[in-house]
Amino acid sequence: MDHAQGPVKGKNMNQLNVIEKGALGIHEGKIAYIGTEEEALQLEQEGKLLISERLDCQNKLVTPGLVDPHTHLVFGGSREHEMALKQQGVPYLEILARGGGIHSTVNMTREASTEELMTKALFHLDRMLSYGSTTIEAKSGYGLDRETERKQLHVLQQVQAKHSVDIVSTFLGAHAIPPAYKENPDAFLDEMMDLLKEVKEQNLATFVDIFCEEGVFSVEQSRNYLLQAKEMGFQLKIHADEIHSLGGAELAAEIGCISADHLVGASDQGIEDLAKQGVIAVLLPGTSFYLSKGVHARAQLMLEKGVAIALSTDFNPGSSPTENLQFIMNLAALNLKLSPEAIWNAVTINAAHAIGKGEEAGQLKVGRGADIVIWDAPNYHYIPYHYGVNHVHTVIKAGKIAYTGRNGYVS
Ligand code: IZC
Ligand code: ZN
Repeated sequence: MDHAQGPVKGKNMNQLNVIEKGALGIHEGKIAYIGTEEEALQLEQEGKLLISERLDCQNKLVTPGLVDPHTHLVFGGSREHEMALKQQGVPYLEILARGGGIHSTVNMTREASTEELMTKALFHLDRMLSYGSTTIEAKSGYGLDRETERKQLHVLQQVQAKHSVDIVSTFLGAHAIPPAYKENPDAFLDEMMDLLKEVKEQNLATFVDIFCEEGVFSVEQSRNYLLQAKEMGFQLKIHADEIHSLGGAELAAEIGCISADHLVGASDQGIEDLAKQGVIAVLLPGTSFYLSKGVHARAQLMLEKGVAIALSTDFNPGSSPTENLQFIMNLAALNLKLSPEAIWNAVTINAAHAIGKGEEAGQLKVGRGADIVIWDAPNYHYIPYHYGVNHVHTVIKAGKIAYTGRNGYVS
């Protein structure tokens, strides 16, 4: 398959470019050669390839660095105290309606200092890197007021300055309705829209996102809000049909979102619309696993209809507390019935396209940044199969070793 143009769509996701006994050259942080080892050695003999340093990958699997296209990286505290409620069967949206859930994280995020949020975000980002992610998207959305939304976006900026993983920022001020605005959510959306002007001026986010869900923001409110953001020059994302089938997928197609995320309840029409308009479906099987309702996004139908699927952790303290994209790959195999080939496309090239990084991340190509994972695995089928552990041997970010899984061993 030539994956040069755009995301990989539909059934084409079941094909993967694989080089057996491959070799990869890095020069000044970029990929300078990719091909077979035999050809590389031949070129070296002919004086056409200069190799100054060698890293023997010992027949291990080598892939592009993973791309995690939907995370809520910056937040205060955690929500383990909600586990008992979950076990009693209290639904996610009910916990939110009682003032818990997102609201409890909002309170902890408001209380945290910039430094505290940064230390914590760096900790989680390190862990993402250790599991193989070299590019991620990260959202605000735990402020729901000007000061704290701003604080989260500034934290992302400062984290980026300190960390090698590339971060694409999304403004998710429309993540929940703060209690003070319960009777007037439109006034809250107006306030977030006003803040967006500043976000644009200061270039603090690339994308604007909204939680379109029963009891949160309606399809009409989402359309109105996102269209204003589009007018301001933002690209659009949407939390669509996560729990209820509201028509979020249809809306994403109608207004030209780059991705529609979750889609567990997406309708047949919604799935057709995504395919037709080329909206990438970002599926989050970790969230379905953690909400424990036994319902999953209809990934097979999406492939049949020609949708491009990406996969993500949805890392957040409430509905998917994990930084581990490898576990998401296992869940995609078991619960979405995706093939290993589709899963790899979904966490590399398609995930990159879902965050506007399709020309930079997600593929091993000459001239691109050398973002590479060497895995303690004999082949690409192995990672979605052997679950619950970290298979990373080495992560290389922009040509430099950024993590090695062997660090912790004493002997
Ligand atoms: O903190 O619960 N679904 N937003 C929409 C989330 C999950 C994050 C959270
Ligand atoms: Zn989310």
